[in-house]
Amino acid sequence: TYILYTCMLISHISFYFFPGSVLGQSFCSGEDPRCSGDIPVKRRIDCHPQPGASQENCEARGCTWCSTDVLNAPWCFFPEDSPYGYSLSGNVEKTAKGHAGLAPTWVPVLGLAVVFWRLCRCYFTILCPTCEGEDKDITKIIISLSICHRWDASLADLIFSNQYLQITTTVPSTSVYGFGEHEHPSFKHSMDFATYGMFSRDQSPAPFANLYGVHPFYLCVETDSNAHGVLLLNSNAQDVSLSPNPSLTFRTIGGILDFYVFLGPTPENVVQQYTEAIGRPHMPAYWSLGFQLSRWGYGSIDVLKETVDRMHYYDIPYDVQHSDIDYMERRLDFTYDKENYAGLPEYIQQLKEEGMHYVLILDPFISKDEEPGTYKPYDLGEEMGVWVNNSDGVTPAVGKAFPDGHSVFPDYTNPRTVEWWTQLCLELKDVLDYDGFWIDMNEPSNFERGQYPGCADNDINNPPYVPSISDHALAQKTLCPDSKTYLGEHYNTHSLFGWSQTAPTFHATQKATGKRAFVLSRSTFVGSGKHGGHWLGDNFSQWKDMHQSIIGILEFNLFGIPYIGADICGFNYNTTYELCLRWMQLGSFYPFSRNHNSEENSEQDPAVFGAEFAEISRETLQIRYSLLPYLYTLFFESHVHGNTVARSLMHEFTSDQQTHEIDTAFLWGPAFMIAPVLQEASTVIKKCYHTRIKEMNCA
Ligand SMILES: *[C@@H]1O[C@H](CO)[C@@H](O)[C@H](O)[C@H]1NC(C)=O
Ligand SMILES: *[C@@H]1O[C@H](CO)[C@@H](O)[C@H](O)[C@H]1NC(C)=O
Ligand SMILES: CC(=O)N[C@H]1CO[C@H](CO)[C@@H](O)[C@@H]1O
Repeated sequence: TYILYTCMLISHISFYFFPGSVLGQSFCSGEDPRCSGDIPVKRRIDCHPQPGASQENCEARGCTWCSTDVLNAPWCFFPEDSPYGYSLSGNVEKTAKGHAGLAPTWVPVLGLAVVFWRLCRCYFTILCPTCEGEDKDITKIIISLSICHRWDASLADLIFSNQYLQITTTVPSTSVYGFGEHEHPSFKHSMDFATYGMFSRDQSPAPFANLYGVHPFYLCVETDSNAHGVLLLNSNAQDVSLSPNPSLTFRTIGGILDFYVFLGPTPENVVQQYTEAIGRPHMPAYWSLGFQLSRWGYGSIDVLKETVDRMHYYDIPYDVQHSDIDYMERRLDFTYDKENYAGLPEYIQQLKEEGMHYVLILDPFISKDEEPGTYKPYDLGEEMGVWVNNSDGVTPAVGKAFPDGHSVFPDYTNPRTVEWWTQLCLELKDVLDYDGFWIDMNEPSNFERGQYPGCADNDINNPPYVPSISDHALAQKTLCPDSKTYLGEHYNTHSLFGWSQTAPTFHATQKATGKRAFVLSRSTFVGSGKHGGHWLGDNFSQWKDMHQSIIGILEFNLFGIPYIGADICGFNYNTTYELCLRWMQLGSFYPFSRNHNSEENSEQDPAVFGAEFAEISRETLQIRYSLLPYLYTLFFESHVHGNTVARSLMHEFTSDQQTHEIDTAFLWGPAFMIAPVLQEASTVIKKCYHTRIKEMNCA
């Protein structure tokens, strides 16, 4: 059913390879005399995205240097008559396969494959000649991307080299949403030269930091209120710059430029089309729409029981209890602490008999330092060869994570690992009668820069261009990029780690319980929603974070992961009575509603603050519970048709421009609006606006 058009173009080709960054050079502050008559600042496309731009190295690459007072605008930018890029030659040819007619050669012959897939989306790919593999040494590339009308990329700014691919596209309006995972200061993006890196990372939300998951997808609402969405399906470290023209510049350091355009026309249609392509969200179990409680560091089964008891004492609606890593023996997966949590198996049974459900955390690292023969997860995994390996492809990568000593990392892209993991999950079920898993730390997190003994100095570990990510180092807090996974080099598969763990965990849970599976994953990628939900990570107990959780929830609904929530009352820091109460009120309407807290912080379950707090929490949760049939129906619609569950006001009232910026309120489906109090010492809902990066201002 595909009709494939191949457009061929071969002509003016220039390769452009960015040299390594020149650190420590400061910006030249003088006004360049040649500045006048140059292209307007808002149309500048950064020609030196890495740190250390200077007039000298800018001009050395044929770009224009010109200072400006405009905040974050590049001083080094591509000139109008850019010496880089490609131009069209040849005719559009209709072929059965996209590759026809292109000769395999190292020369960067560029070809475009455009697929019209049904009527409302199109797809095109740019392949590079330098990738390995027969198929891939043919280059396919773009031509007139306006073929996917509404998407207009000029070939002039296209850069296509082995470890650096860049393309710029104009967008028809500044109402741009999405890209993730980040803490965004507003749902509707600022287009004033903002750059967001994407590379999965164990990182508490902070402005502009690349967080746990990767979603190179955005939605744009045009001035005529028609919406479209674009996915760049690429798993390499990458970044995107939003410029006021308005335009978007995508930069990635590997793979291909593989774009999907979803033509809407409504925002809801875009998400439906997007999830049709990447996988519809899974259908969550009804019980998992109930209120859930968790904390890291109950420390003992007695404290856990006290907490559960006071929840019941105050009759707070409550369906699911989670256990964080302190239930384990010395933080070892597939064990439980037989001293501090003696009787946990029986207690889980008891809670389940009372109608509750139980979720256990699992981390993706396995200690290698237990006595041989005493820790099956390691012994069996070693025997089966399931770990991520060093660059030699045979010795396991050894890092440092939660368990004492050293750990190895299961490679979930390997079918043997899936077998191993499934077996362990099934065996655990006989001990701890869980209903679902919460898979954490799967960016994958490692407490060092790369595994032991550190990363070799090569182009894979230290690519010429490092996208705009925290620490400017691919190996920081994770494994060396040249590590080997079954699917390929970690350089390419890093951000797929959590995604690759999600489906096997989902299937294992399904097998173990015989019921619909529950999997909550910290790291996500395009398509993760098919097998799992997500929480917004290690947020802080701060008013700002409570507001930003709404933005995260709206974004993950665009990403096809509608089973989403933030840690109610905040994860890091001690919460306060008022913040926690307001957060319970908001969190009662998260699609995934869980109060969770970090180790050593003061308790924050809704029963710990006394009768008044408990009563207010009970009341708001009862509103949630009374609406659960509606919420469940929305999840059904999401599972079957790809609808969003929580959606922005813009989504429903698209033609009303004023809704485009609203992110202090949201909707459940089309029919129920939640407008929480988000400010301290406030009892009214105020009209709020954003200032970039800073806190919200309210009138
Ligand atoms: C890793 O090494 C093990 C043991 O040598 C081997 O069995 C396995 O296939 C390797 N996996 C990868 C992805 O290199
Ligand atoms: C948070 O609360 C705990 C327990 O109540 C207390 O020990 C700790 O000092 C508090 N931390 C801060 C930063 O106030
Ligand atoms: C309160 C809150 O949820 N804030 C942020 C938490 O982290 C996610 C990303 O993981 C952000 O999107 C939220 O805005």
